[in-house]
Amino acid sequence: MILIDKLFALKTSIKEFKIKKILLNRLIDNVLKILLLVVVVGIFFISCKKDSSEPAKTLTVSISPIDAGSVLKNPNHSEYEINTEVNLTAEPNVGYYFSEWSGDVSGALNPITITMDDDKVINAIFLEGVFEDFNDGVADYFNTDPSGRWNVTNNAYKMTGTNAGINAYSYYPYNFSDFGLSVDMKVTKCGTSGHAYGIYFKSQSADLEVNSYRLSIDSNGTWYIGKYINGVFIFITNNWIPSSDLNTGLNATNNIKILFEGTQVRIYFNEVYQGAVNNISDFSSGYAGVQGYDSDVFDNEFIFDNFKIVTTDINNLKSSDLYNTVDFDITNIRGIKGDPNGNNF
Ligand SMILES: [Ca+2]
Ligand SMILES: [Ca+2]
Repeated sequence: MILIDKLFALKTSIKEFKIKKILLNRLIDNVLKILLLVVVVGIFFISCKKDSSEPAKTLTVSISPIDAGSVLKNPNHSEYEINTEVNLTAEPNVGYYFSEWSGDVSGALNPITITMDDDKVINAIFLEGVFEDFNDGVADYFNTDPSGRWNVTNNAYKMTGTNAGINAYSYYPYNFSDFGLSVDMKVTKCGTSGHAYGIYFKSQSADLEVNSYRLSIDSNGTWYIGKYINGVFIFITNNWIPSSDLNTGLNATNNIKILFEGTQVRIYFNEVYQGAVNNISDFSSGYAGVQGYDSDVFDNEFIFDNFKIVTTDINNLKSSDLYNTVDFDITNIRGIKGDPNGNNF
């Protein structure tokens, strides 16, 4: 009987052992499953964390010269998620114009869109002066005579005559001493004569015909330079001068450039040097602007565009794109036309 009891006991413990084994296997199975789940979830979280932990890209923008303007960032942050597109707009203060970008972006496009694929350091370079292409529909900073003759039309600056028999002008109220000025201009409506148009410079007051200088052309390919002294006009050149470098007729665009340095002014039509006038010493600095003759007989109409003034010093003038096609050695170009002093064309 004892043997039988022992056999029963053995059988029972074998049965219990089998049950325990099954339970153990299930436990191991479940533990493995849980471990697998932990690993999968862990990998998922690690991979997610890796994405979001891609370091932010920093955007550093500087202005040169420091008080010349500002740069608007859209969106406006100092750090961006990788590959964010950022719109940059350079906005000059009065007396400056935007020249170009340097650093991790180059060129003169404004506004410009950059992609933050890396940390970026960008410098906005402004130059002292004016650049107005009127393409934004606004003649920024220009002061006009009060007659309402001037308006921005088709991305350019238009003077429409009112049969007043006087000169209409619009000017930039900033004192320029040594400077280069460039402007594109054309006559779109006029009679057979009497439609002088051009530029004033070094005006001493808001009335540009009191104390100032003036260079005018007409559609027949002639020009002059003169001055107002206490409201009296005096020719500096010998009256009107023909130039084969001026385009003639209605709607013909002419580019006029002058370079004023010290008491000498050099004159260019359509990139061609015309000559220098010396001893221009009545006024050392003053306003610059554009002018059209509002005839009392004809409905004159003039269009001006790309009004540009660069200044500060002669080195900046040389490095600008305003005069990059000509030789600046005064000893070589003085008096090409006219007498050795350049006074007489
Ligand atoms: Ca324009
Ligand atoms: Ca404008």
